Amino acid sequence: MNGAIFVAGHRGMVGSALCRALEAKGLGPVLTRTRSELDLCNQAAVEAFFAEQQPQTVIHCAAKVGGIHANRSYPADFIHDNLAMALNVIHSAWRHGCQRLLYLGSSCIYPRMAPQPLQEEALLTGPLEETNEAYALAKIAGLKLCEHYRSQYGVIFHSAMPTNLYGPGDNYHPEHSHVIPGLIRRFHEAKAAALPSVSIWGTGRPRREFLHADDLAAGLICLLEAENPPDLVNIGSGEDLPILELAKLIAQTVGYEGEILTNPEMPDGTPRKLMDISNIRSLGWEPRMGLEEGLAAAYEDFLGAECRVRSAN
Ligand code: GFB
Repeated sequence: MNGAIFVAGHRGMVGSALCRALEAKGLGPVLTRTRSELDLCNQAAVEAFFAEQQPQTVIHCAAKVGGIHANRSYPADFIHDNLAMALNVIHSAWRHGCQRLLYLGSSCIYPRMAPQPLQEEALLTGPLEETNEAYALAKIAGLKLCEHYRSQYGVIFHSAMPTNLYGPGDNYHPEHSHVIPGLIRRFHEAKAAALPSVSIWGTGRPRREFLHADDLAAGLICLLEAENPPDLVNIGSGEDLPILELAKLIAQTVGYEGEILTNPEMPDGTPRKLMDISNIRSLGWEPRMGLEEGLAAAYEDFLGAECRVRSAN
């Protein structure tokens, strides 16, 4: 990687993991901007930033993300913000001489009923999952922007397709979060209040694959170091489990011993989305963090975040 590296979204869970990994490899210092310094949805501001800084490498980690309930509740915000950020960052990066841009998709943008494990070729071969259609359409547009700028202009703009992620700095909001941080909070609060049972959303039957953000960061660096990477590469742990099993693991991690109930009034989403990770493996990357170890680290992170909130109040 030559010249300045700009990590868009460096304060998010993925962006911060990537900055730590880049710096640990001696590839920093990394160019960053907070949201108040640079609104990536503002086309003029993004254009001025790229004209001035001219980063040679861009990793676009900025995104409006949330769990199944947030995606269903705020589809306009998810499609608008993610489309605007992708369009502004990719176009201005190209206009100002960036040679290498890595964009992030998500396993949830593959067709809902695509054959498992999901291969990269499955993209756009069938209808999307309705709970996150808005997010998926914006992400697919970003991926396609990269592919077409690469083919028309010869720049190496390419994409990674991460599975469901968790890790330090996750969003622990009770309703807007993804399942791991959401359930960490719910079980923790149930334990503190000595509640006899905890309800999880949906039937507990959908299967999900989870990857720690630090493993993803190593995978992103592996893709950035590849001379001629494919347009699209999956990054996952290669293993999945039913949500009810995940809930039991989280309860165990937190030390909650009450009953776990399901709530079929809440959506299940896609039945399964396990990634085929042969392509990233062939580039030399392997997932390292096992789920139980990762959940223990995530619970520590949650406790630290709670502590910081309490001492700020
Ligand atoms: O993590 P999650 O929201 O992501 O939900 P998705 C995963 C599964 O866990 C779903 C169930 O079947 C949920 O119904 N679940 C059970 C819960 N209890 C809870 C809970 O307390 N909170 C949450 N959030 N889920 C998202 C997409 O879908 O995947 C996004 O909507 C995103 O666009 C992400 O890209 C990776 O896998 O269902």
